[in-house]
Amino acid sequence: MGTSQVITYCRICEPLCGLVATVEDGTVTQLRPDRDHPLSKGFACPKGIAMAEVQNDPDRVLHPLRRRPDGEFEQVSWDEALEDIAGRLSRLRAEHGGDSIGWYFGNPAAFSYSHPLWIAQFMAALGSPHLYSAGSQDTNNRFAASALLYGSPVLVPIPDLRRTDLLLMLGANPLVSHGSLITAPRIKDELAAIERRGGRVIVVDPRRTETARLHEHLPILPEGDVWLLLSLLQVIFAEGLADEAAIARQARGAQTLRRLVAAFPPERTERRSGVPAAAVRELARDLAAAERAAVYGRIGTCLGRFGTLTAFLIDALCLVTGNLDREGGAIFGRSPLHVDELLRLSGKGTYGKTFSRVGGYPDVLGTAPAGVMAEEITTPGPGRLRALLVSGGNPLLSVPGGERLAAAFERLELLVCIDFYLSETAAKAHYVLPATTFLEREDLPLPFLQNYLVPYITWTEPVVAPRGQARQEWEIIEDLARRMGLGLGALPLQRLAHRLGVRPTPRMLADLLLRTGRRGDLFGLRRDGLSLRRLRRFPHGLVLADHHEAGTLRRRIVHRDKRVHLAPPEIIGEFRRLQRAPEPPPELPLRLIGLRELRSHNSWMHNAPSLMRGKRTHRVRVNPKDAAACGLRDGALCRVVSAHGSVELPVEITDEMTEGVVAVPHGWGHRGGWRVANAAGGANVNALASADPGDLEPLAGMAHLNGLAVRLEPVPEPASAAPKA
Ligand SMILES: Nc1nc2c(c(=O)[nH]1)N[C@H]1C(S)=C(S)[C@@H](COP(=O)(O)OP(=O)(O)OC[C@H]3O[C@@H](n4cnc5c(=O)[nH]c(N)nc54)[C@H](O)[C@@H]3O)O[C@H]1N2
Ligand SMILES: Nc1nc2c(c(=O)[nH]1)N[C@H]1C(S)=C(S)[C@@H](COP(=O)(O)OP(=O)(O)OC[C@H]3O[C@@H](n4cnc5c(=O)[nH]c(N)nc54)[C@H](O)[C@@H]3O)O[C@H]1N2
Ligand code: SF4
Ligand SMILES: [Mo]
Repeated sequence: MGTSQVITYCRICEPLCGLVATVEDGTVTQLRPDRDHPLSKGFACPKGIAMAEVQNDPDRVLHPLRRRPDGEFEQVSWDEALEDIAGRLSRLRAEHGGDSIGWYFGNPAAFSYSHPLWIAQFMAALGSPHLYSAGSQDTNNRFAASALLYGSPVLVPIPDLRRTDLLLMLGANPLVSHGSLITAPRIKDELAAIERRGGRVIVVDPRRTETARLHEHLPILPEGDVWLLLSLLQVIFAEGLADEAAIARQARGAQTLRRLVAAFPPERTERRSGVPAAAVRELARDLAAAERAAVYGRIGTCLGRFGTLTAFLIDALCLVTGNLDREGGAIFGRSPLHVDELLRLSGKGTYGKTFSRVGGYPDVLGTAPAGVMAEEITTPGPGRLRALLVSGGNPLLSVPGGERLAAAFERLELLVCIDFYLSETAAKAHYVLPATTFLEREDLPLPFLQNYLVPYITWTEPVVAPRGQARQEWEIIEDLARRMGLGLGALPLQRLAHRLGVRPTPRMLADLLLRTGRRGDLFGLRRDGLSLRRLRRFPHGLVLADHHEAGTLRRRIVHRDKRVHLAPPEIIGEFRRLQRAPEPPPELPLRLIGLRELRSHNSWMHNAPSLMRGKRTHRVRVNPKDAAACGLRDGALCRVVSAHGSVELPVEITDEMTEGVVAVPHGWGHRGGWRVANAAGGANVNALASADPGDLEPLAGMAHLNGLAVRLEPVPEPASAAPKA
């Protein structure tokens, strides 16, 4: 077979950097950055390069596994596995209804165009509301805010980095995360360019991060953003700095919002935000004075107790300063495919259409909060969750309070994991089904197309054939559905055709979307229009324009009055809740936040040797003053204690932490089938979070994982670093 160079793109995180794979005799032997990719232009991070190690990992699951009565796994054939799973699911469905079956899909699922589409069809065919995702630990608050503001959860603005003069960035560290809810592979350069042309980048973060160090750092207390944003709005209204023309043109409810924020002058909120009143006033004036400004918030603003309100206020601030839907402000990117329209027509672009059985949380894009899963399994009554499929997710490490979920999993009649590793979650399953990696599947960046800073589209074929018996998720779902006699498809005719074995493949669907999209060839009517065949001729992808068009919001808002709603009742309710927000108890004086590390990716890349070099360990970052107050020296083992649990970790003393704040990354504390990762030690930091469904954020069911009240205690040595629940 020999050696070849295959062009593809990385699907680990959102920049989707171009990669070139060296393939020798059907095996990926190396990955390197694609210098000819028009956006990433030779950039790729260590994780992308290390994907070759994941691909060839000796710990990869390559065959279907079944748990034996003695608890060990044994290899079985696909036929045996799927026949038994389908049989058990069918029996549950007949006895208890389709709503006894659930699905959790994790973050990697969003990077495949086919995987989520097929899950949605499967769950719709079952008629089950038990659809869960990593979204409730990530960004569902952002979608909920958009549903309230614009009537559509998927209208999420991106900061127009190339044309802005001032970027106010809250709770994001793109130098490490490489950007989220925006696809811009060279984001470091984009930020530097803002300053080079005389603009400013202000990073609001409790930690002096890699990004904050290169730009202006404004320290804040964890969960302080909501207070800061309220005060920025208060100053802008009170000092007559609002863009009244923009408000009159775009908004409804501005008077109510003005009245609501009047109660939050900076002098009243500085204790909660940690930002001195004078600095807030100055920032408000600078924002209002900037010719073009964008406010952008990410995960640090999502995982607190007021995530939806915070995301809502970010867009409100953009609007009130005249920067929403405007060049250089926060603009609404547009997919070249009719994705929003399809979501709406298919009834999938929902918010608050259904409410969870436990907790009564509104659905976000048809998903319920992962934080109610454990109780959904243990709470008797109709609609009790009895069988769960997990694909591309590791909820035992990613949701709040993993132990409670692990205990609930013991009570499931069936747990099936589709993964290429024996993750902590898969290790508990009755069946583990081997998934392909992204190098073994074709793809289209479907859910990210509107987030590209520079409009772009690409298609990739699989780089290599699946290793072992790995299969793509959609193929597994098709097979299961057929064995269950479950018709998949949006229309009754399609479902009937499916039962008879006639089905469009994802590839056929992709071609249809491309050809009927805004840039499509309309089956020959438009010369040089897009089709799969044409797109395949551009292996590095196609840049479609220099910028997204601004000024499209009015046409796209779903609210009937075509206005941005600045005072919906749900948000007014949050103001009331805010007034009663409890202060942390005195015995837990510190606040815990998360962070991302360059050589980790959530919970699943700790088995790649090149990423774990240099004896990397899991640590808690502590400010020198706090360390001294707790009697801790650098490197010493300490116990981090919250109201819900404790973990033991070594201390790293660093003045990058704001006083009173400690930081621990998530995704560590492995006990799965990954040898390198298990040996790295560490603890599941989410054991410190509340597993109580009542503690989720009410408007989007967001997990409360940031700003947890904790204390640090020295651990007398010698002691083990084993996590405790
Ligand atoms: N404390 C705290 N917790 C957090 C966060 C935080 O900031 N702080 N962040 C949250 C965020 S933003 C996210 S997105 C979640 C992630 O939460 P999850 O998505 O639940 O967890 P991951 O760690 O991403 O696990 C992904 C799993 O999918 C597998 N996998 C990788 N690629 C594929 C594939 O192509 N197909 C299949 N079938 N499997 C695949 C991996 O082996 C791994 O087991 O974690 C959240 N948890
Ligand atoms: N290397 C690497 N890259 C990743 C990932 C990874 O695990 N590793 N995960 C990917 C995923 S799933 C996602 S969702 C994205 C997330 O991408 P980002 O949102 O950029 O995520 P982080 O790098 O965690 O940055 C969040 C920042 O918020 C700060 N913060 C914490 N609490 C608060 C607060 O209350 N207020 C404010 N203002 N700031 C706060 C933290 O100190 C941190 O610097 O990253 C993606 N990229
Ligand atoms: S930043 Fe790294 S992990 Fe993310 S897409 Fe690019 S190469 Fe892949
Ligand atoms: Mo995420």
